[in-house]
Amino acid sequence: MLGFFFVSGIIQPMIRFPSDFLWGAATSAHQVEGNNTGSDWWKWEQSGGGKEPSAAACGHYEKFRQDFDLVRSLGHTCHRLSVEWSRIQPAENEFSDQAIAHYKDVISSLRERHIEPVVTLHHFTNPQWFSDKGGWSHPDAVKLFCAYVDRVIDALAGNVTYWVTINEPLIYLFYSHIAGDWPPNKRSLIQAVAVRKNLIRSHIAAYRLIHAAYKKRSLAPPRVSIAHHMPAYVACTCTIRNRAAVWLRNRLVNYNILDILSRHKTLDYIGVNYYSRTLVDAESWSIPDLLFRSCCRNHETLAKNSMGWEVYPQGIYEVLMKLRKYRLPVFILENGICTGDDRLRWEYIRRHLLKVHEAIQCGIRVIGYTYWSLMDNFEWDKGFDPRFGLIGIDYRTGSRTIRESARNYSAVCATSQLE
Ligand code: GCO
Repeated sequence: MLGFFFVSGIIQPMIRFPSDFLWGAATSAHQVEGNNTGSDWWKWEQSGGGKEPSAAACGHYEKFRQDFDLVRSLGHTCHRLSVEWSRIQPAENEFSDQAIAHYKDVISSLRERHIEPVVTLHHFTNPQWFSDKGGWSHPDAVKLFCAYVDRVIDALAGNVTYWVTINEPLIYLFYSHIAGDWPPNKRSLIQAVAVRKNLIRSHIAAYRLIHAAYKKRSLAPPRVSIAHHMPAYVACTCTIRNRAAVWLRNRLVNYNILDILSRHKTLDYIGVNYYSRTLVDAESWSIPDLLFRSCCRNHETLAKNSMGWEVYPQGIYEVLMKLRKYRLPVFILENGICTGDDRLRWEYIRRHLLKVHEAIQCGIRVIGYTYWSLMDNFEWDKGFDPRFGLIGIDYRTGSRTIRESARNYSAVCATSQLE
């Protein structure tokens, strides 16, 4: 998978990815669609939560066809998006035919453009009615989520193969129920334990439900997973305590949930979201230090994104290599950078892809990569400042601009090759 090509007298090595590798970019409903009025995030934003309200966001709910034309023109072969629970089920006993028809159109539009959809069922936002009932800590949470999943599958089964049940369950758990920064803004370890259990059970139940539905309809088996946030944990100094903390965080954050889900045989692939490293610096043997303390000093002068996360491509290789034991294909569902410097964006993508390729060479079966994100969007409590997009958005006019990084990435998508 290593070739050569000739540029101005210099022979450049050229790396090749598998020819059926899926190339694309990712979004989530609340971050791009706009006016997601039935969700708990919307309500929280209206009451002053976060930096600014999501409002019309990118207007993608209306402009999806135009956006998918851009996706097509960039040569992407897949696209990750989420369907919005609060639109599909605006009240506990009500499903919206209109919203279901909308998402059917969205998926058909991708198919018409020969783009493989990768569909997330839960990406951080909940219907307000679900939240009012107690949300993910409610004893019926699994049943309630599955009723929604059932409707979505009924509508989209024939047109979708790749499903993501829940995006970053542990990130949701942490920010919504431990740190309390995101709705429902709870800080309760007891509740967090219940939420974790329900998120895991919901994935397992949804996995089984989706597989059963495909079987019943005699469809080719779906591929179902979660999108799992996996940082590279690196000891800031090589003390026994820091190494113990790295081991512990890897166990608890990176592997525990994968171990559980793979033991239940409910992962058809592993969905990985990788952005950066965490420099682990435990000043004492206390649990908060071991689990959460990270170093803020500058060890190396690594480039950073506009939110301060270090660019650390080696980490994606380390994370991928440690997935070998699961013997499952891996789909990189998020990897990206928010920056005002588009050359750094392309450098980020290129250097991470080189590392992904290295992992493939070492035997890890990576089947696809979706850059986060297709377009600039609403970065949750940070608002619209962070610019992750391959496509720039002018929020005043709604106009889209294809960035140079998107064009460079497009060449990789078209050829499955990288210089
Ligand atoms: C997440 C989400 C995305 C974010 C992205 C950048 O991982 O938090 O899946 O919604 O926007 O990761 O922070």
